Formats: sequence, structure tokens, C-alpha cells
Amino acid sequence: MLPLIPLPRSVRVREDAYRLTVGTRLRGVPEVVAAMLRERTGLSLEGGEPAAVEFRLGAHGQPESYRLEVDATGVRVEAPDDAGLFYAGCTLIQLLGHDRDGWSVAGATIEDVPRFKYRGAMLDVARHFFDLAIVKRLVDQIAGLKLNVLHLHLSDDQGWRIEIVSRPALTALAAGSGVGGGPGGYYTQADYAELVRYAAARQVTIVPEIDLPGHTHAVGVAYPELVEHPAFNLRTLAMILGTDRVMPRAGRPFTGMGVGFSSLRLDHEPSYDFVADVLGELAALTPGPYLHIGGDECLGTRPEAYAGFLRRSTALVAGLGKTPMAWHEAGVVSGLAAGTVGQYWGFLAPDRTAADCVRRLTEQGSKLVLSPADAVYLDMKPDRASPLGRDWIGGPITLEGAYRWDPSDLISAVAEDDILGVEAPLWTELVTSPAQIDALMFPRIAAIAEISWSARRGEPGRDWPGFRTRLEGLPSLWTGVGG
Ligand code: TNX
Repeated sequence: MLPLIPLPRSVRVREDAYRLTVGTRLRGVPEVVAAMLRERTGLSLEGGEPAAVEFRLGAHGQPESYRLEVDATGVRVEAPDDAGLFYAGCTLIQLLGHDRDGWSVAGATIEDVPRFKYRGAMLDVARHFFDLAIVKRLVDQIAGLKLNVLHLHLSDDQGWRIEIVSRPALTALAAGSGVGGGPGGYYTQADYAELVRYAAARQVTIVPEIDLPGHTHAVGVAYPELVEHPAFNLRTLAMILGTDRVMPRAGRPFTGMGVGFSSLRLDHEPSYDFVADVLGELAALTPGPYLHIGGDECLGTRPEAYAGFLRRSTALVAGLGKTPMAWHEAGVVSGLAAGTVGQYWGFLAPDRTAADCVRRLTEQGSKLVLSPADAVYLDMKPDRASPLGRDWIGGPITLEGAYRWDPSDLISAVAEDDILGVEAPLWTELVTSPAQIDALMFPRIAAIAEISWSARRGEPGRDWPGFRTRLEGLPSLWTGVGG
């Protein structure tokens, strides 16, 4: 079995292999793939004739698909678009092997196409900030697994992480904190634009999220008049006392982990001016289709005010030419802007409220991105004994647990067509370093990549034993593409 993750649609293994040599020439290979091949093999692999490794755009095939053929004479790739060429390159890198005689590419004919269009990971840069170099490295790693979305959670109670030129106090006053205290940090618009370009070269779309109207305590550190006083009810208090006992105080940086106590002032027109300024600048920085406006855990917001805000803010995003995304709680609201995407973060077996939100979303024509907390929340412990990670879902998420579920089994009312894709969030209340990001992301993100890309369970090799065997064969999986 070739060590390929995610498992391609069809693999025919050949006996022979192509040997890369100093004389191997490339044609049409995407630059990031060529750079990775050179870095891995130490060979110069220049462009030129005759090219033994040849990638070309062809007329046929579904978006992002490719056909890859490797035999003793060389490597030939055909794909209908740049994404397909890139993914063929990712597969090619996984086919590299090394022995006494040098580098070779295992012989095979592979035809491949993704199951879902949206294949994501999320990094929470609000609870702890991670600089551009760390995020780029993550882009490299996930792109190599054929994920195509990196969702950045850019604001939360503990900090604001993106420069908004028209609202300078956000970064001047509300970016220098995080869970447990400083130092925080933020991306300038130039940083952010660089990240968007870097990701695009690896077929990754950045989905920015500004969490609204809750999770906005940091906004009040910069602009106190826009945010309600912290609201405590039984649920919010239980959460705050149950986690870290740090109480939020209006206008002061919040360094705890509790959720659900903050809300924008929704009976106050200047709040909407603020949201329009922020989302307007963010839309201008975002070539990708989606703007995420949060909408989760608004425990301190009155239901009517929440509904009014979601209608208005999804319409605002649509007016900016973007597709709004929101966490599934938004489903309680009717009249969301057409096409709003809902992100489900309930359990594999949804409770009534979550199932209801999802049903109402699909009835409004919303597509879903699935992030079931007990299967893909990468901030959960990978095993019971792990010192790293949380367990509020009631236990660890093992590699097997991350692998053994299927998107279309999740919610009976949700058909395959309603599912835009899958996303694995890494919340970072307890994550402070790149090594910890790696320890929580990998290898579980590989399971999620396979669920997002490969055919449904049950195809030959598309099962847990097959996955584990392939994973063991891929020692350098986490090095990613181009990094
Ligand atoms: C729930 S998931 C949250 C986050 C926390 C996370 C911790 C969601 C939409 N909200 O605010 O960081 O749990 O696991």
C-alpha cells in the first residue's frame, strides 16, 4: 500500500519507479512544488528539455482533480486547474523514496478528486497570538494534506489581532493581551496581505473571523462605549468559575478562559458603524469568498437583539460581495442573508437545540461546514494521559476518534449536498508555542484531511487499519509543502 494521505480515489501500483537524477528536468511544475522537490532531494531539478517530470493543464476533469502517472521513464500529470496540478505535486512528494542509489518516485497511476470543496483547519490567534512565520508554517503543513482553508479566529474576549486602519484603538489598546496575560500581538494589514498571498500559492484560502456580537470584550477595551458590561447569568458564571476564576471587568483586558459574558451594544447605532468599518476593511483584504462573523455563545445577548444583529451583519457581508459564515447558533435566526454558511460545532450526536439550529439553517438554504467538537476539536487531549489539551467534551479525541466518523452520518436532516465541507479548529486557550500546535494538530489533522478529501469509508483501503499503515509510511508528513 503506498503511503498516501489523504487516500486518492484510485491508485494502480506499478512495479517500476522513476529515479530522480541530477539530469532530471521539470516542465510545468508549480513553483512551490518544485521548490519542495529540490529541498527534499537536494537535486537542482531545473526546468528544461527533455522534461521527465511534466505537469500540464488539460481540458477535462472536475475542479481540483488530477491524474498522475509515474513509470521508469518519468512523471506525467494532467489536471484541469492550478489546484489540481498542486495536489498532484503533493501526492508526488508523498511518493518520494530514498535508498542507496538515491531518490525515486514510486510507480503508479493515480486518479484523484476531492469529496468536499471546503477542507479546513482553524487557528485561534486571539486567545494566544501566533506570528506570521508560525502561521505560514501551518499553511505549508495543511496544504500538503490537501486542505484548502485556514480559518483564523482573529478576535475574542482576550485580544484583537488584525489592524483596522479606521479603528486604530483596537490594535493600540486591545491587542497586547491574551489568556494568562501578555504579550499578545497582531497582524498589520501588510502582514495579513502577505499571508493571504502565501496561502494562495499553496491553494489555501484564508477565512477571517471577527467573532460578533459576543466574544467582544476586547472591543470594549478599545471602545468602551460599544460593549455592554459583562453579563453574568448562571451559565456564564458557571463557565467562568469552572475554568479559571478570572472575572472580566469592563474596559480592562480579560486574561481568563471563561466565555459567553460579552456582547456588543446592539441598541446602539455606532456599534453597527463599527461593524461596517471592520468588515469593510477585512473584505478588502480578502480575495477569498468567505467572511466569518462568529455568532457563537452569545449568552449575554437578548434573543431578539441577537436575531436582528445576525440579519443585519450577514446582509452587510453579502453587500460587501462576500459569503457570510457563522457558527451554527445563527440557525435560530430566520432571514439570514441568502447563502450564509453555518459552521456546526455540536457533538457527533447533536442535542435538540443544535440539531434544530442545523435544520433551520438547511431550510434557509445554508450549506454547512462540519466541526463536530467531539471528533475534530484539536484543542482536546489526544489521549487521556496527555498533559496538553482540554477535555470538556468528556474525554480525549484519539487519532482513531478523529478518523472514525463520516460527515453524512452526522445529522439525519443533513444530506451530502448540504455539506460544504469539514473544518478542524484549534482553540488556543492552553496553547502557547509552535511545538504545542504541532503536538495537537498532528497526526489528527491527517485523519480530518482524509475525511474531507477521500471517498466515503468502505472503499478499498479507506478504513482505519489502512489509514494507520499509510500514516506509518509517511515519516515526513508534517514537513508540509514548501516549508
Ligand atoms: C467553544 S466552538 C468555543 C470557543 C472555545 C472552545 C474551546 C465555539 C464556537 N466556541 O470559544 O475556545 O469551545 O474548546
